Amino acid sequence: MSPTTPPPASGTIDWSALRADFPILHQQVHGQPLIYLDNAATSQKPRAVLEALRLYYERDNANVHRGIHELSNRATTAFEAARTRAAQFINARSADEIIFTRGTTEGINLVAQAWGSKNVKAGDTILLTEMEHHSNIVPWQLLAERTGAKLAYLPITGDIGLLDLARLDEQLGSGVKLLALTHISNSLGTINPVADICARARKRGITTLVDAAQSAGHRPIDVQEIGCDFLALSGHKMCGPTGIGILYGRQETLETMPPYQGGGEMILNVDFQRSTWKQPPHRFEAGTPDISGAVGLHAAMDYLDQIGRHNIARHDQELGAYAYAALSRLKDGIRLFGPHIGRAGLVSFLLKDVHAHDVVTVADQRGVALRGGHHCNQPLMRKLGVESTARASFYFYNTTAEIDRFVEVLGEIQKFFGA
Ligand code: C6P
Repeated sequence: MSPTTPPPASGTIDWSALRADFPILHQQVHGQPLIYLDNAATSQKPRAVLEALRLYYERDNANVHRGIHELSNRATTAFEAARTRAAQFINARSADEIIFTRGTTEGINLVAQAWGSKNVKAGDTILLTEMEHHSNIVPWQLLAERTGAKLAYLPITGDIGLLDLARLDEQLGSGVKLLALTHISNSLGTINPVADICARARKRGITTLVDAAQSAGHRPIDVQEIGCDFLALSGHKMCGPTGIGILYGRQETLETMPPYQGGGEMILNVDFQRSTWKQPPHRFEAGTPDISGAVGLHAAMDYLDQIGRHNIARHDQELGAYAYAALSRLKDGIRLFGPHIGRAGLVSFLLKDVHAHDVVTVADQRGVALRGGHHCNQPLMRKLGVESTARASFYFYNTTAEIDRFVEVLGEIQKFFGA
């Protein structure tokens, strides 16, 4: 199927058949069939991506933008084709709005440094939310330390974990220069109405950044519809390789920003004392980029669109709702975090009197890969009054049979710990 072929209607997709595309899923761990429920940390990679990487290295590998030999031309064409594909994937106006990064973390750091150093001064406020990942907190703290700016946080509402949007307009008051928030919370599974939130910020002239780490591979992303100024994502969470990500920035904003890092590739002219820069996006891509990563990400975007991201989003929510309902039946023995309905395909929980790390360790012995810890959400954990949670996060290749087995394993853990 070509990437331009319309995706199938959701009712016709045999989701479990898609598992055949993922060689890693077909193995035993500790003598048990692997049930991989740690997709929010990183997703598995389909054969189409593995094959694209293999072909690139076997056939085309060379450095980009510098050679005029055949292999360099091929590598450059493949790299720039991935940029064009990425622009189409998130509906950017132009490929010039796409900067290749190492991932969401680097994308946010790039904005905090390059945009932040030019636009934020002492006394300005950067508005975040209480559900942000450390990647969307620490870069702003560093910027605040450098500039004397302040950080403010839009609160969440208790365990339910929705943003308290009634407080948004008041918090978007004077002095807020930037609002940066996550699209989907990696601990709560909350899906934030980012288009509405960005519209409210933009009305006041506030720059907006959306952290799409948990959403980009799980639902359609349209940066024009969202109306954000920046959006960052990670390839490895959406079937692509590790080490590649995308930062989207509005062209007119990128053009005003100084470089992030200096080196080869990003300059027009270098003299002993001074240099001049290329236009975006190349201004922000110093040094040899992750060429094979971009090629692999291109294959991943094609793969996801063959399934259809609307289909993936619907299936994700079905799996999330199925797991939430099954876990709720464990009743008093479990505390569930995040919204009851309308949640993404992940569930954070704590079993009564069992540490999250013990849950994950015992589940691993039964072949079930979960994650336990603060999930790089320490401030959120403190707000929830816990140190850590256990988390099961799903992708389209997970099945309800796997969720049933996962819930059964939790029952075994409860018995084992007498919880
Ligand atoms: N969350 C998780 O297990 P990087 O590491 O740059 O690819 O992504 C960082 C990041 C940023 N924002 C959100 C909302 C995220 O969930 C993540 C990564 C992983 O939840 C690792 S802590």
